[in-house]
Amino acid sequence: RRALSAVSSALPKHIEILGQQYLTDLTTNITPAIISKIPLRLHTQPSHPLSTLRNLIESHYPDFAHLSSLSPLVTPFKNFDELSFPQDHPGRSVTDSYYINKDMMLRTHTSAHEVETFRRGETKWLLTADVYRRDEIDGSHYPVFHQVEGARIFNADASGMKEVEEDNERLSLHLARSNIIIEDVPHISPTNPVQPSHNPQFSEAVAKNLKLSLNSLMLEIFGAAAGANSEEPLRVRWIEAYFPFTSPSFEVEVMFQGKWLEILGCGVVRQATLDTAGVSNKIGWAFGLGLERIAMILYSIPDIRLFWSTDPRFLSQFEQGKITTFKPYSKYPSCFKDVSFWLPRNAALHENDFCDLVRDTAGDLVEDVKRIDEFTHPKTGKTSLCYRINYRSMDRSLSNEEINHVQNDVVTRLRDQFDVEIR
Ligand code: FA5
Ligand code: MG
Repeated sequence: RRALSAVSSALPKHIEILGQQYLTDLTTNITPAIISKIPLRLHTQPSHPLSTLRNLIESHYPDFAHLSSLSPLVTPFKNFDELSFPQDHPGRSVTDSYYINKDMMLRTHTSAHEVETFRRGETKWLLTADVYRRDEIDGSHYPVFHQVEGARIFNADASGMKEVEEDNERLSLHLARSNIIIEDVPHISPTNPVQPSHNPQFSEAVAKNLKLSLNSLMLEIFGAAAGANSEEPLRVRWIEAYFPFTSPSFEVEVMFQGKWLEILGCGVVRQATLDTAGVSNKIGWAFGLGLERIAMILYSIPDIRLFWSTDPRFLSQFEQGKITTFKPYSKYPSCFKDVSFWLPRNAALHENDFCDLVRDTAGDLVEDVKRIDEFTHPKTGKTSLCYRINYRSMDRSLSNEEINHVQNDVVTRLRDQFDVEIR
Protein backbone atom coordinates (compact mmCIF):
# COMPACT_ATOMS: atom_id res chain seq x y z
CA ARG A 1 0.00 0.00 0.00
CA ARG A 2 1.25 3.45 -0.79
CA ALA A 3 0.71 6.11 1.85
CA LEU A 4 -1.24 9.13 0.71
CA SER A 5 0.67 12.35 1.01
CA ALA A 6 -0.62 15.87 0.83
CA VAL A 7 -0.72 17.34 -2.66
CA SER A 8 2.37 19.52 -2.80
CA SER A 9 0.68 22.35 -4.67
CA ALA A 10 -1.11 23.14 -1.39
CA LEU A 11 2.25 24.22 0.06
CA PRO A 12 3.81 27.65 -0.19
CA LYS A 13 7.41 27.76 -1.51
CA HIS A 14 8.68 29.25 1.75
CA ILE A 15 7.50 29.19 5.34
CA GLU A 16 8.48 31.60 8.07
CA ILE A 17 9.43 30.32 11.50
CA LEU A 18 10.75 32.58 14.29
CA GLY A 19 11.40 35.32 11.73
CA GLN A 20 13.42 33.10 9.35
CA GLN A 21 12.36 31.91 5.89
CA TYR A 22 12.72 28.23 5.04
CA LEU A 23 12.31 26.52 1.69
CA THR A 24 9.69 23.80 1.63
CA ASP A 25 10.09 20.45 -0.13
CA LEU A 26 8.44 17.02 -0.34
CA THR A 27 9.20 16.27 3.32
CA THR A 28 7.56 19.46 4.64
CA ASN A 29 4.75 18.49 7.00
CA ILE A 30 4.81 21.22 9.66
CA THR A 31 1.41 22.92 9.90
CA PRO A 32 0.44 26.52 10.77
CA ALA A 33 -1.12 25.23 14.03
CA ILE A 34 2.28 23.89 15.07
CA ILE A 35 4.20 26.93 13.86
CA SER A 36 1.97 29.15 16.03
CA LYS A 37 3.01 27.22 19.17
CA ILE A 38 6.77 27.63 18.66
CA PRO A 39 7.16 31.15 20.14
CA LEU A 40 5.04 30.43 23.24
CA ARG A 41 7.65 28.62 25.37
CA LEU A 42 5.30 27.77 28.23
CA HIS A 43 8.16 26.57 30.44
CA THR A 44 9.38 30.17 30.67
CA GLN A 45 6.01 31.84 31.41
CA PRO A 46 5.92 33.01 35.02
CA SER A 47 3.25 31.31 37.18
CA HIS A 48 2.56 28.69 34.53
CA PRO A 49 2.44 25.19 36.09
CA LEU A 50 5.13 23.97 33.67
CA SER A 51 7.40 26.80 34.70
CA THR A 52 6.92 26.13 38.43
CA LEU A 53 7.62 22.42 37.91
CA ARG A 54 10.73 23.24 35.90
CA ASN A 55 11.93 25.52 38.72
CA LEU A 56 11.28 22.83 41.31
CA ILE A 57 13.49 20.44 39.34
CA GLU A 58 16.19 23.08 38.83
CA SER A 59 16.26 23.89 42.54
CA HIS A 60 16.96 20.21 43.22
CA TYR A 61 20.14 20.56 41.12
CA PRO A 62 21.49 23.91 42.34
CA ASP A 63 25.05 23.35 41.13
CA PHE A 64 23.99 22.36 37.59
CA ALA A 65 23.86 24.79 34.65
CA HIS A 66 20.21 25.58 33.85
CA LEU A 67 19.62 26.03 30.12
CA SER A 68 16.33 26.82 28.41
CA SER A 69 16.75 28.98 25.34
CA LEU A 70 17.77 26.66 22.52
CA SER A 71 15.85 26.84 19.25
CA PRO A 72 13.58 23.85 18.53
CA LEU A 73 14.77 23.78 14.91
CA VAL A 74 17.46 21.14 14.52
CA THR A 75 18.89 19.05 11.75
CA PRO A 76 17.83 15.40 11.57
CA PHE A 77 21.55 14.73 12.02
CA LYS A 78 21.48 16.34 15.43
CA ASN A 79 18.16 14.81 16.51
CA PHE A 80 19.04 11.28 15.37
CA ASP A 81 22.43 10.50 13.75
CA GLU A 82 24.63 12.17 16.36
CA LEU A 83 22.81 10.06 18.97
CA SER A 84 23.48 6.76 17.16
CA PHE A 85 19.88 6.26 15.93
CA PRO A 86 19.89 3.66 13.12
CA GLN A 87 18.99 4.84 9.60
CA ASP A 88 15.70 2.91 9.67
CA HIS A 89 14.47 4.12 13.09
CA PRO A 90 10.69 4.83 12.88
CA GLY A 91 11.06 8.16 14.69
CA ARG A 92 12.73 9.58 11.57
CA SER A 93 9.64 9.09 9.45
CA VAL A 94 7.48 12.00 8.30
CA THR A 95 4.51 10.31 9.94
CA ASP A 96 6.14 10.62 13.38
CA SER A 97 8.16 13.86 13.27
CA TYR A 98 7.66 17.39 11.98
CA TYR A 99 9.90 18.43 9.11
CA ILE A 100 10.40 22.01 7.85
CA ASN A 101 12.23 20.46 4.90
CA LYS A 102 14.52 17.48 4.48
CA ASP A 103 17.41 19.26 6.24
CA MET A 104 15.53 20.82 9.16
CA MET A 105 13.04 19.46 11.68
CA LEU A 106 11.50 20.21 15.07
CA ARG A 107 13.39 18.36 17.81
CA THR A 108 11.51 15.30 19.05
CA HIS A 109 13.42 15.23 22.35
CA THR A 110 15.80 17.37 24.38
CA SER A 111 18.55 14.76 23.87
CA ALA A 112 19.09 16.48 20.50
CA HIS A 113 21.21 19.04 22.42
CA GLU A 114 23.43 16.60 24.30
CA VAL A 115 26.40 16.77 21.95
CA GLU A 116 26.53 20.57 21.68
CA THR A 117 26.11 21.00 25.43
CA PHE A 118 28.87 18.55 26.30
CA ARG A 119 31.00 20.15 23.58
CA ARG A 120 30.62 23.53 25.32
CA GLY A 121 32.30 21.98 28.35
CA GLU A 122 29.22 21.61 30.56
CA THR A 123 29.64 18.67 32.96
CA LYS A 124 26.47 19.07 35.08
CA TRP A 125 23.47 20.53 33.31
CA LEU A 126 19.70 20.66 32.91
CA LEU A 127 18.03 21.76 29.70
CA THR A 128 14.29 22.48 29.46
CA ALA A 129 12.58 22.80 26.10
CA ASP A 130 9.49 22.31 23.96
CA VAL A 131 9.57 19.11 21.87
CA TYR A 132 7.37 18.05 18.96
CA ARG A 133 5.94 14.70 17.89
CA ARG A 134 3.16 13.82 15.49
CA ASP A 135 0.57 11.87 17.41
CA GLU A 136 -3.06 10.98 17.90
CA ILE A 137 -5.46 13.50 19.50
CA ASP A 138 -6.86 12.93 22.99
CA GLY A 139 -6.81 14.29 26.53
CA SER A 140 -3.24 13.22 27.27
CA HIS A 141 -1.56 13.66 23.85
CA TYR A 142 -0.61 16.96 22.33
CA PRO A 143 1.86 17.40 19.45
CA VAL A 144 3.95 19.80 21.53
CA PHE A 145 5.13 18.95 25.02
CA HIS A 146 8.06 19.82 27.28
CA GLN A 147 11.04 17.86 28.47
CA VAL A 148 13.86 18.42 30.92
CA GLU A 149 17.15 16.79 29.96
CA GLY A 150 19.65 16.32 32.77
CA ALA A 151 23.23 15.10 32.53
CA ARG A 152 26.34 14.70 34.61
CA ILE A 153 29.74 13.52 33.46
CA PHE A 154 32.83 12.61 35.46
CA ASN A 155 36.53 12.29 34.63
CA ALA A 156 37.05 8.69 33.51
CA ASP A 157 39.91 8.21 35.97
CA ALA A 158 40.54 7.68 39.69
CA SER A 159 39.52 11.25 40.53
CA GLY A 160 36.18 10.77 38.75
CA MET A 161 35.60 7.42 40.44
CA LYS A 162 36.21 9.07 43.82
CA GLU A 163 33.74 11.83 42.98
CA VAL A 164 31.03 9.30 42.03
CA GLU A 165 31.58 7.21 45.12
CA GLU A 166 31.46 10.16 47.47
CA ASP A 167 28.27 11.42 45.85
CA ASN A 168 26.73 7.94 46.04
CA GLU A 169 27.46 7.78 49.75
CA ARG A 170 25.88 11.19 50.36
CA LEU A 171 22.74 10.34 48.36
CA SER A 172 22.39 6.86 49.93
CA LEU A 173 22.39 8.41 53.39
CA HIS A 174 19.74 10.94 52.37
CA LEU A 175 17.51 8.24 50.85
CA ALA A 176 17.94 5.87 53.80
CA ARG A 177 16.28 8.48 55.97
CA SER A 178 13.37 8.97 53.57
CA ASN A 179 9.98 7.35 53.23
CA ILE A 180 10.51 5.70 49.84
CA ILE A 181 10.16 2.15 48.49
CA ILE A 182 12.27 1.42 45.42
CA GLU A 183 11.81 -1.55 43.08
CA ASP A 184 15.18 -1.84 41.42
CA VAL A 185 16.76 -3.76 38.54
CA PRO A 186 20.47 -4.61 38.25
CA HIS A 187 22.64 -1.67 37.17
CA ILE A 188 24.01 -3.87 34.40
CA SER A 189 22.65 -7.16 33.00
CA PRO A 190 23.01 -9.30 29.85
CA THR A 191 19.95 -7.54 28.39
CA ASN A 192 21.13 -4.11 29.56
CA PRO A 193 24.86 -4.30 29.01
CA VAL A 194 27.86 -2.22 29.96
CA GLN A 195 29.44 -0.54 26.92
CA PRO A 196 32.51 -2.35 25.54
CA SER A 197 34.76 0.66 26.12
CA HIS A 198 33.68 1.06 29.77
CA ASN A 199 35.21 -0.31 32.94
CA PRO A 200 32.24 -2.32 34.39
CA GLN A 201 32.85 -1.08 37.95
CA PHE A 202 32.89 2.52 36.79
CA SER A 203 29.76 2.09 34.67
CA GLU A 204 27.98 0.47 37.63
CA ALA A 205 28.94 3.30 39.94
CA VAL A 206 27.66 5.84 37.38
CA ALA A 207 24.37 3.95 36.92
CA LYS A 208 24.02 3.85 40.69
CA ASN A 209 24.64 7.59 40.88
CA LEU A 210 21.96 8.14 38.23
CA LYS A 211 19.44 6.06 40.17
CA LEU A 212 20.20 7.68 43.52
CA SER A 213 20.01 11.13 42.01
CA LEU A 214 16.64 10.46 40.33
CA ASN A 215 15.13 8.67 43.35
CA SER A 216 15.95 11.75 45.33
CA LEU A 217 14.40 13.99 42.64
CA MET A 218 11.21 11.87 42.69
CA LEU A 219 11.03 12.36 46.47
CA GLU A 220 11.37 16.08 45.99
CA ILE A 221 8.63 16.23 43.35
CA PHE A 222 6.12 13.69 44.64
CA GLY A 223 7.03 13.36 48.32
CA ALA A 224 5.75 16.81 49.16
CA ALA A 225 2.76 16.66 46.82
CA ALA A 226 1.53 13.32 48.20
CA GLY A 227 0.80 15.32 51.36
CA ALA A 228 3.47 16.17 53.88
CA ASN A 229 1.42 14.52 56.65
CA SER A 230 0.89 11.31 54.68
CA GLU A 231 2.41 8.14 56.15
CA GLU A 232 2.30 6.46 52.73
CA PRO A 233 5.78 5.85 51.32
CA LEU A 234 6.59 7.02 47.79
CA ARG A 235 6.92 4.03 45.44
CA VAL A 236 9.40 4.22 42.57
CA ARG A 237 9.95 1.44 40.04
CA TRP A 238 13.03 1.02 37.80
CA ILE A 239 12.63 -0.85 34.52
CA GLU A 240 15.20 -1.89 31.91
CA ALA A 241 14.81 0.13 28.73
CA TYR A 242 16.50 0.72 25.40
CA PHE A 243 17.70 4.00 23.88
CA PRO A 244 20.23 4.17 21.02
CA PHE A 245 22.29 6.76 22.94
CA THR A 246 22.61 5.10 26.37
CA SER A 247 23.61 1.73 27.78
CA PRO A 248 22.62 0.51 30.28
CA SER A 249 19.22 2.27 29.92
CA PHE A 250 16.23 2.56 32.25
CA GLU A 251 12.75 3.97 32.62
CA VAL A 252 11.35 5.25 35.89
CA GLU A 253 7.76 4.91 37.00
CA VAL A 254 6.18 6.39 40.09
CA MET A 255 3.04 5.12 41.85
CA PHE A 256 0.60 7.95 42.13
CA GLN A 257 -3.08 7.65 43.09
CA GLY A 258 -2.95 3.90 42.57
CA LYS A 259 -1.36 3.93 39.11
CA TRP A 260 2.17 3.56 37.76
CA LEU A 261 3.09 6.69 35.85
CA GLU A 262 5.99 6.73 33.35
CA ILE A 263 8.14 9.71 34.22
CA LEU A 264 11.40 9.50 32.34
CA GLY A 265 14.00 7.63 30.34
CA CYS A 266 17.69 7.60 31.23
CA GLY A 267 20.98 5.74 31.13
CA VAL A 268 24.75 5.77 30.95
CA VAL A 269 25.67 8.03 28.02
CA ARG A 270 26.96 6.18 24.97
CA GLN A 271 30.66 6.88 24.61
CA ALA A 272 30.15 7.78 20.93
CA THR A 273 28.14 10.82 22.06
CA LEU A 274 30.96 12.02 24.32
CA ASP A 275 33.58 11.28 21.64
CA THR A 276 31.63 13.38 19.11
CA ALA A 277 31.42 16.17 21.69
CA GLY A 278 35.21 16.06 22.14
CA VAL A 279 35.10 14.84 25.75
CA SER A 280 36.27 11.23 25.34
CA ASN A 281 37.99 11.32 28.73
CA LYS A 282 34.60 11.48 30.53
CA ILE A 283 31.91 9.00 31.56
CA GLY A 284 28.43 9.89 32.76
CA TRP A 285 24.66 9.71 32.76
CA ALA A 286 21.70 11.49 31.19
CA PHE A 287 17.94 11.51 31.67
CA GLY A 288 14.96 12.99 29.81
CA LEU A 289 11.75 13.70 31.69
CA GLY A 290 8.33 14.84 30.45
CA LEU A 291 6.87 17.82 32.30
CA GLU A 292 3.18 17.64 31.25
CA ARG A 293 2.40 14.21 32.66
CA ILE A 294 3.90 15.12 36.03
CA ALA A 295 2.16 18.50 36.07
CA MET A 296 -1.23 16.96 35.18
CA ILE A 297 -0.92 14.72 38.24
CA LEU A 298 0.52 17.28 40.66
CA TYR A 299 -1.99 20.00 39.80
CA SER A 300 -4.93 17.67 38.93
CA ILE A 301 -5.12 19.16 35.42
CA PRO A 302 -7.53 16.88 33.51
CA ASP A 303 -6.78 17.77 29.86
CA ILE A 304 -3.37 18.42 28.28
CA ARG A 305 -4.83 21.22 26.10
CA LEU A 306 -5.37 23.30 29.24
CA PHE A 307 -1.62 24.06 29.44
CA TRP A 308 -2.13 26.14 26.27
CA SER A 309 -5.20 27.96 27.55
CA THR A 310 -5.05 31.73 27.88
CA ASP A 311 -8.35 31.79 29.77
CA PRO A 312 -7.93 33.77 33.02
CA ARG A 313 -10.03 31.12 34.77
CA PHE A 314 -7.11 28.77 34.10
CA LEU A 315 -4.06 31.04 34.36
CA SER A 316 -5.20 33.01 37.43
CA GLN A 317 -5.34 29.82 39.50
CA PHE A 318 -1.56 29.45 39.56
CA GLU A 319 1.18 31.24 41.40
CA GLN A 320 4.89 30.89 40.61
CA GLY A 321 6.56 28.40 42.93
CA LYS A 322 3.33 26.94 44.33
CA ILE A 323 1.74 23.60 43.50
CA THR A 324 -2.00 23.89 44.05
CA THR A 325 -4.99 21.81 42.98
CA PHE A 326 -6.69 23.03 39.82
CA LYS A 327 -10.41 23.67 40.26
CA PRO A 328 -12.10 22.82 36.97
CA TYR A 329 -14.60 25.33 35.72
CA SER A 330 -17.71 23.96 34.10
CA LYS A 331 -17.12 21.87 30.99
CA TYR A 332 -18.88 23.09 27.91
CA PRO A 333 -20.87 20.53 25.91
CA SER A 334 -19.23 18.25 23.35
CA CYS A 335 -20.31 18.12 19.77
CA PHE A 336 -19.56 15.00 17.70
CA LYS A 337 -19.19 15.07 13.93
CA ASP A 338 -18.39 12.09 11.72
CA VAL A 339 -16.68 12.08 8.37
CA SER A 340 -16.62 9.00 6.08
CA PHE A 341 -14.63 8.71 2.90
CA TRP A 342 -13.20 6.29 0.34
CA LEU A 343 -9.46 6.14 -0.12
CA PRO A 344 -8.16 5.68 -3.66
CA ARG A 345 -7.60 2.04 -4.59
CA ASN A 346 -4.71 0.41 -2.64
CA ALA A 347 -3.93 3.62 -0.74
CA ALA A 348 -3.62 4.20 2.99
CA LEU A 349 -3.94 7.37 5.03
CA HIS A 350 -1.77 7.63 8.13
CA GLU A 351 -3.83 8.50 11.20
CA ASN A 352 -1.31 11.21 12.15
CA ASP A 353 -1.90 12.90 8.79
CA PHE A 354 -5.64 12.95 9.43
CA CYS A 355 -5.15 14.24 13.00
CA ASP A 356 -2.82 17.01 11.85
CA LEU A 357 -5.34 18.13 9.25
CA VAL A 358 -8.03 18.28 11.94
CA ARG A 359 -5.76 19.99 14.45
CA ASP A 360 -4.68 22.52 11.87
CA THR A 361 -8.27 23.31 10.88
CA ALA A 362 -9.96 23.21 14.28
CA GLY A 363 -7.08 24.13 16.59
CA ASP A 364 -7.77 23.45 20.26
CA LEU A 365 -11.52 23.13 19.61
CA VAL A 366 -10.90 19.45 18.97
CA GLU A 367 -10.84 17.30 22.07
CA ASP A 368 -10.28 13.92 20.50
CA VAL A 369 -10.43 12.03 17.24
CA LYS A 370 -11.35 8.37 16.94
CA ARG A 371 -11.52 6.05 13.96
CA ILE A 372 -14.88 4.36 14.34
CA ASP A 373 -15.03 2.33 11.14
CA GLU A 374 -12.80 0.87 8.45
CA PHE A 375 -13.56 -1.66 5.74
CA THR A 376 -12.27 -2.63 2.33
CA HIS A 377 -14.74 -3.31 -0.42
CA PRO A 378 -14.10 -6.86 -1.69
CA LYS A 379 -14.76 -6.00 -5.34
CA THR A 380 -13.30 -2.52 -5.82
CA GLY A 381 -10.41 -2.97 -3.34
CA LYS A 382 -11.16 0.53 -2.05
CA THR A 383 -11.04 1.24 1.67
CA SER A 384 -13.61 3.30 3.50
CA LEU A 385 -12.74 5.09 6.74
CA CYS A 386 -14.97 6.85 9.21
CA TYR A 387 -13.61 9.20 11.86
CA ARG A 388 -15.55 10.75 14.73
CA ILE A 389 -14.33 14.18 15.79
CA ASN A 390 -15.24 15.42 19.25
CA TYR A 391 -15.37 19.22 19.30
CA ARG A 392 -15.38 21.03 22.62
CA SER A 393 -13.95 24.35 23.67
CA MET A 394 -12.39 24.66 27.09
CA ASP A 395 -13.24 28.35 27.23
CA ARG A 396 -16.70 28.86 25.80
CA SER A 397 -19.86 27.36 24.41
CA LEU A 398 -19.70 26.58 20.67
CA SER A 399 -22.66 27.18 18.41
CA ASN A 400 -23.77 24.41 16.10
CA GLU A 401 -23.26 26.80 13.21
CA GLU A 402 -19.63 27.40 14.13
CA ILE A 403 -18.91 23.67 14.42
CA ASN A 404 -20.61 22.96 11.10
CA HIS A 405 -18.36 25.56 9.56
CA VAL A 406 -15.22 23.99 11.01
CA GLN A 407 -16.37 20.51 10.03
CA ASN A 408 -17.01 21.73 6.48
CA ASP A 409 -13.47 23.08 6.36
CA VAL A 410 -12.13 19.73 7.57
CA VAL A 411 -14.07 17.90 4.87
CA THR A 412 -13.04 20.33 2.14
CA ARG A 413 -9.38 20.14 3.05
CA LEU A 414 -9.54 16.39 3.29
CA ARG A 415 -10.93 16.24 -0.23
CA ASP A 416 -8.47 18.79 -1.64
CA GLN A 417 -5.26 17.69 0.06
CA PHE A 418 -5.75 13.95 -0.10
CA ASP A 419 -7.28 12.26 -3.07
CA VAL A 420 -10.29 10.90 -1.16
CA GLU A 421 -13.95 10.59 -2.05
CA ILE A 422 -16.26 11.85 0.69
CA ARG A 423 -19.22 9.50 1.29
C1 FA5 B 1 13.13 10.23 25.22
O1 FA5 B 1 12.61 11.21 24.72
C2 FA5 B 1 14.62 10.16 25.53
N1 FA5 B 1 15.27 11.30 24.89
C3 FA5 B 1 14.85 10.17 27.04
C4 FA5 B 1 16.29 9.94 27.43
C5 FA5 B 1 17.12 11.03 27.69
C6 FA5 B 1 16.80 8.64 27.53
C7 FA5 B 1 18.46 10.83 28.04
C8 FA5 B 1 18.11 8.43 27.89
C9 FA5 B 1 18.95 9.52 28.15
P1 FA5 B 1 10.84 9.04 25.61
O2 FA5 B 1 10.36 9.14 24.23
O3 FA5 B 1 10.49 7.80 26.37
O4 FA5 B 1 12.41 9.16 25.69
O5 FA5 B 1 10.29 10.29 26.41
C10 FA5 B 1 10.79 10.63 27.69
C11 FA5 B 1 9.65 11.10 28.57
O6 FA5 B 1 8.92 12.16 27.92
C12 FA5 B 1 8.59 10.04 28.84
O7 FA5 B 1 8.96 9.24 29.93
C13 FA5 B 1 7.38 10.87 29.17
O8 FA5 B 1 7.42 11.38 30.49
C14 FA5 B 1 7.54 12.05 28.23
N2 FA5 B 1 6.74 11.85 27.01
C15 FA5 B 1 7.03 11.07 25.93
N3 FA5 B 1 6.06 11.14 25.01
C16 FA5 B 1 5.12 11.99 25.50
C17 FA5 B 1 3.86 12.51 25.03
N4 FA5 B 1 3.37 12.17 23.83
N5 FA5 B 1 3.17 13.36 25.81
C18 FA5 B 1 3.66 13.72 27.01
N6 FA5 B 1 4.83 13.28 27.52
C19 FA5 B 1 5.55 12.44 26.79
MG1 MG C 1 9.20 5.98 26.66
